[in-house]
Amino acid sequence: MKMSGYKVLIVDDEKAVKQLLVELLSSKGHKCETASDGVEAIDKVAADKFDVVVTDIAMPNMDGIVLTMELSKSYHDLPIMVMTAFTNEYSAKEAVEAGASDFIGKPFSPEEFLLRFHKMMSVNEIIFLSKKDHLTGVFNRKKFVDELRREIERTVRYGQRLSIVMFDIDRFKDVNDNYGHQVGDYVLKEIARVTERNIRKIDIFARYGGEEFIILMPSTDIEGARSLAEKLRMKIEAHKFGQLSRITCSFGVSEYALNEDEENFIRRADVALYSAKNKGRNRVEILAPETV
Ligand code: GH3
Ligand code: MG
Ligand code: MG
Repeated sequence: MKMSGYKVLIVDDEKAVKQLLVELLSSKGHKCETASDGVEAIDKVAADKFDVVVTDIAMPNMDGIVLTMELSKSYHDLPIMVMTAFTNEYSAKEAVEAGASDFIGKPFSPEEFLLRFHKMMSVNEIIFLSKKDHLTGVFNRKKFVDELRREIERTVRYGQRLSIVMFDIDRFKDVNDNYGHQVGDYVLKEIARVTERNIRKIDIFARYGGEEFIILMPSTDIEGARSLAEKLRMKIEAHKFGQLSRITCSFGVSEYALNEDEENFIRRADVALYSAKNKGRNRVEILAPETV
């Protein structure tokens, strides 16, 4: 994410407010689109990628609180700023509880709005970076475990399937020893790119350890996860890593078993991965769902 030139969706049923905010934010180099109620806003966010949403509360069809709740359910990292009328002292609390990153009382001065807006975006930037692995730019382990908890809840609630693919570079120590740490770092970054290109948008991909990666696959059973792992194994094996001879990875796959905790779920993928290493590397092993 960047610190300027944000794509902003402004949601308000009052034309004058929309106009004012578009002018204000555009003058600071941001790109603005507008919506007149929550329903229209949801459609726009689904169709296009926004960096931030600024919304009024009282609007026809769907109000700003419901909009905030709906958006924060589906777009975890989307900052939402709610504009609340000073006459309603509970609305700010309601907005934050619904998932808003910040709120501002109406009426506000342009200077005040810009200060709040940019402050919120800097805080959001720091939160965003705290979820990322510095080397590869993919999610880090902490973010993965947070998402895993959330996905387990959802899986149980809706009776869905959930799988994990864990993989580790084969003989990676040799790459570092023979070519140096920088080349090793390059291999890690390349593997992250190859993986990102081959997973779905809803999959959660993270660097789990030094040379170990993990993918959480919602709505996917063990066979689906196994075929993704197999595809990825072949893509990595076929990928050209500069001057290096081929790089391979070993994969372990597990599917969530009812009532197990997240540690056990990950541990079972790790057991499968360990078995892939023992059986000769550059292969995929799965752990039957009943193996807890
Ligand atoms: P195996 O096939 O059993 O996985 O063998 P391996 O050599 O890959 O496994 P081992 O655990 O012995 O070595 C892992 C290596 O990964 C050692 C460590 O220096 C390297 N490594 C971990 N993190 C990084 C990193 O951020 N950059 C680089 N370049 N190397 C890293
Ligand atoms: Mg390794
Ligand atoms: Mg390892």
